[in-house]
Amino acid sequence: MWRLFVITTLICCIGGDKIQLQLSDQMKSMLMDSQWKHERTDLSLKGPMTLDVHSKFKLKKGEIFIKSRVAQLKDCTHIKMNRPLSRDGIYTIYPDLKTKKLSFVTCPLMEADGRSGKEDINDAGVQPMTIAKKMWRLFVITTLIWCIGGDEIQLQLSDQMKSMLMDSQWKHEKTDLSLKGPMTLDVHSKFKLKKGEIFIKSRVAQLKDCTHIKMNQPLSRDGIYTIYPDLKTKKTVFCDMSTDGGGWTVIQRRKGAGVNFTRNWKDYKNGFGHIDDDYWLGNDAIHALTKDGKQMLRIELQKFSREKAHATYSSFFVDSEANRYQLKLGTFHGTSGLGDSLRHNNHMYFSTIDSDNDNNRGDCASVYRSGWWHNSCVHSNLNGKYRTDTKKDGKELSWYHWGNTWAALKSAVMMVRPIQNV
Ligand SMILES: [Ca+2]
Repeated sequence: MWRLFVITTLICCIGGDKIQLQLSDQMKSMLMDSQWKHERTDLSLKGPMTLDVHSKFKLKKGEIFIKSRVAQLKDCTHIKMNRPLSRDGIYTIYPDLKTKKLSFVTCPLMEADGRSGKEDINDAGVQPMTIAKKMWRLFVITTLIWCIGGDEIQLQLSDQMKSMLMDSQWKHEKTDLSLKGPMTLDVHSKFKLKKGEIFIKSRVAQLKDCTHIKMNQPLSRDGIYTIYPDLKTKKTVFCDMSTDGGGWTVIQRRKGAGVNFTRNWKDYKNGFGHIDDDYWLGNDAIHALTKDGKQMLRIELQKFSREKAHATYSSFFVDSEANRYQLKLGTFHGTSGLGDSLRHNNHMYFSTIDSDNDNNRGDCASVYRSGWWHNSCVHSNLNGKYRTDTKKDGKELSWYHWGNTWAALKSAVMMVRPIQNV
């Protein structure tokens, strides 16, 4: 959680061939320092009351998108359609374009079928329109280019864009940007209609991990998400949002024989497999996720008998490639009957079939068919071969101190989250 919070204002004037955003010095230095580069913005106008803004910013490495919608919602039904989880409460509605003041209404009886109950408009005196009239079909998409440079941001407008902005009587008034650390940019824009005004609020959040996604969207479910462990790294990943409070970033998963885990250094460095199936996230990404030294590890195991167990390590750190992804583990805790088969690998370097960094005169990775923090060599081999007909030779997906056997396991998951989230 970054605490840095910069709010600044720019002025945007529509006129001539471009929109000029006059930047304060603070704004300029913020944009420069943080290495955001705006690439393009798409506006979609859906009827006179809704404006979608999609902006694309480019970092030195990686890129991000802003998607925002300004909806001047006419009534509680529209609010419910737009935000299905809305509860009874006070909302702002725009019964029509001429309504000058914000009308505060209570939206009672939000029903499970998505239809709102009666609306109680307290001062506007305007009756809600029928649904048929509310649903505009007009859809205009156009593009402008936004260049940051010199003393201003210039928005190069296409003729279509200019006429759209003029015809639809939107007038930009001001935009506030809030930069929260290097990864999150909030954009608040204010547009003025001939009568009435609207606000755009959008957030570009490059969320570091599944815990941040969960914090940002508490109702997130288990599934595939994009994370940005650091400014250089963008990864698609599976988030476990349900186990023990959720927020787990899955770095490894084995549940079948579909993906070969006998791989070289480069593959383990970059990651491989399929996010919805078996995969290794990649050592660079795992380093980026754990380099703050504040992550814990959870390992979930299952036998073919369907018996389950899990282990946690109070801390989990994987060093950079320069230090051969050295492993550092905190305190082990396992469910009943599960011993610590990863302790043997603590402080070890990562080894692959083409890179022997182990403590064995031989080559553990080649013998045991896995990229792992081999010592001499393994008590656990979660990247070993996937076998349903176990040979108990340690070359297969296994965790010795669970019954003191090398019997192949049915599944394994390795996942991390920040320690303070326990
Ligand atoms: Ca060796």
